[in-house]
Amino acid sequence: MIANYFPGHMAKTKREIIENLKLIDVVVEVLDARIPISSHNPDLDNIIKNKKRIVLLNKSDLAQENDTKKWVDYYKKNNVTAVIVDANSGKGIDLSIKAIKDIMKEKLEQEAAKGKIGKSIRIMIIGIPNVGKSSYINRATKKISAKVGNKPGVTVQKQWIKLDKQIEMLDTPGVLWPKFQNDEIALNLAFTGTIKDDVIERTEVVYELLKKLSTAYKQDLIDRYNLNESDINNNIAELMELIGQKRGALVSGGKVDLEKTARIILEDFRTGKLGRITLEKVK
Ligand SMILES: Nc1nc2c(ncn2[C@@H]2O[C@H](COP(=O)(O)OP(=O)(O)O)[C@@H](O)[C@H]2O)c(=O)[nH]1
Ligand SMILES: [Mg+2]
Repeated sequence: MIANYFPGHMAKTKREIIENLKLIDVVVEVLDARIPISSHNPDLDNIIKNKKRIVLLNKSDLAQENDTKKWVDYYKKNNVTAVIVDANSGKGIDLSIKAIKDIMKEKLEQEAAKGKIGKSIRIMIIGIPNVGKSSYINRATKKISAKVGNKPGVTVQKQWIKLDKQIEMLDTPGVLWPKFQNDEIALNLAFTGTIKDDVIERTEVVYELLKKLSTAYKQDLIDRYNLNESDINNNIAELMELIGQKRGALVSGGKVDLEKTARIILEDFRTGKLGRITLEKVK
């Protein structure tokens, strides 16, 4: 449906990430809890190879709590620690920092046994655009910067932010461009706004979103737009018209403004007004 429009950046950022990885103990991968599969760049697995990895299921405030918990179990089964985070409110930040220490515990103990005491853990935040990397970094560092301020003499290296006595974070996150292996992934990234709205026709994106929601999240649609059960059937175009009418998205002459309707629905989905919605479930 759409071509990969990131290829130019891809090679360069990949090189930068690989370069920085030499200094890193733990890669912290930020994913969108609503779309943990689509927001993961499969190249990352090759790039980080045997490095330790932690997954943050961010934007958890917008996803179904039960589903996010199932994802945590899923990662656990695959020997990956996943932490539920909301970088907007700061929920889960402490737990994520604890998880980073836990994953390094054995190594730090081994080094301590060799006499290397006080070695810090270096981490890098990685993820596709708009997934919440900067928000996480801001949250994690704000929490700590107070502590740093209270201790004059603590020097912070230019490129590294000290999270606490043990953890240092690279101040620039690794940006991996999303990979569209199929239309479903591209659409998920369009729904969440990772792919800008001018790349795929907005009305088409919303048509597909409504199609998904009308089966899995029927009640949320009914509640948000004051619909009847019978309004939600296989006729998605009609449903979109109806929502436009209900929301007064009209052009002169009383016809429904589909473009405006699409904007409203997208905004409602992205801000959580439609409810907490997980688009990719554990199979
Ligand atoms: N609802 C919600 N929004 C978030 C969360 N984390 C980040 N955002 C929003 O997502 C957008 C992109 O965040 P940003 O940190 O700039 O993403 P980055 O491109 O990965 O650095 C911003 O509008 C943030 O406010 C979260 O946990 N929940
Ligand atoms: Mg950023």
